[in-house]
Amino acid sequence: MEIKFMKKALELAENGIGYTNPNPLVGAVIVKEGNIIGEGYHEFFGGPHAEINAFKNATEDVTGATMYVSLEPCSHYGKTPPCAEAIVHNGIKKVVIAMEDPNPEVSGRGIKLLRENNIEVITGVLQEESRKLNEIFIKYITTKLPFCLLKSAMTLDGKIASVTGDSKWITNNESRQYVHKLRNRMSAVMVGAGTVMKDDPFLNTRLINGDGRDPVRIIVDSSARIPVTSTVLNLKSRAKTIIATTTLAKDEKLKELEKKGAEIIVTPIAETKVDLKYLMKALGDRDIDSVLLEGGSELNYSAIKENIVDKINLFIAPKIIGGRDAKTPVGGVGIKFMKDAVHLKDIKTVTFGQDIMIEGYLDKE
Ligand code: AOF
Ligand code: ZN
Repeated sequence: MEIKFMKKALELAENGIGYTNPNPLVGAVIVKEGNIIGEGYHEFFGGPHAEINAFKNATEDVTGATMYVSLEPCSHYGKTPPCAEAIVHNGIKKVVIAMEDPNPEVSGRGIKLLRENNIEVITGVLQEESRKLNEIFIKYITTKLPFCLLKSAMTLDGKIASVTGDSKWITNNESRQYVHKLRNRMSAVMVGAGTVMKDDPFLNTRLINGDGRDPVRIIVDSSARIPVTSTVLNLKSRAKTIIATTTLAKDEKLKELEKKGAEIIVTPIAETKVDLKYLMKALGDRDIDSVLLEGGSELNYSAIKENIVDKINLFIAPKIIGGRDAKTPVGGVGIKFMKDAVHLKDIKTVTFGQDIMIEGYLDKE
């Protein structure tokens, strides 16, 4: 029973994907005598929390009911008053929670407040599921650095483009729809200048059902080489474009980019390139909680080497193109010895038609 209702709370939470960043995805259900009498989720950033929406949607008196909520109710005055207090005032008898709130302003205080008011509290129900759903929030709220997901797609023989640079398309439609779901979910999408100059991508969200919102576009361009005619600087989108550059860039060019509406972030120079660690901090300061890194090969190597990547989604398509000079997902100068290889953990494979996607987390220990 407990699991069934918490599953429902997690399903509700998923409806907020793409709209709550940098806040968490939270769902809540109110249950009385085995029946759901109220449902709610956190719908958008700055909006009412899941618990409050569940109260608002309740179809019966909630006194004496049980609330299932995927995240510990908050105990602080943020943009909204504390949910734990609302739970007490509404006469809820028991609260079942999936995970503790990693927000240092809350962590444990919400649960404490409930218990002090004689409410029975059970924690840890579907904890792993809730933590996975909120992996972005957990990293961001505890470090103020964005969660970085590196996505790449290669042929069976490990190439991300042919010798001529052609890459449309390596993966099938299903895989590509999944990537658009990722773009909808993440606050920003990031690529290197080389990718912009070669592929002239849109970097927007194109879901089949037409829903979704565009991520902020971040172009890593140490000397501001991308032409002002690039699509990323000229497309209709509510999301902005950020150019991450260094003092190697000419002032006049930066002014031209700004005229195109781009925001410029100048980072220190790290081995002739943009300092990615500095950039991540600057993005975190701008409330960007997540970055989808979409290449190319050189930027992927720098990102892995600088240890800013948290998770990888690598698509493998059952195609072979060969070519000794054809690019691979991770280029750069490379790591010299196997003993120094970067390791992944918690590996999962997912299939999209005939494509395979390998998901893993960077082992930072
Ligand atoms: C949410 N939605 O459903 C829950 C949250 O600035 P505020 O007032 O919106 O508070 C944000 C914090 O509230 C958030 O970091 C988390 O710790 C807690 N719970 N937040 O946005 C919710 N339950
Ligand atoms: Zn709250």
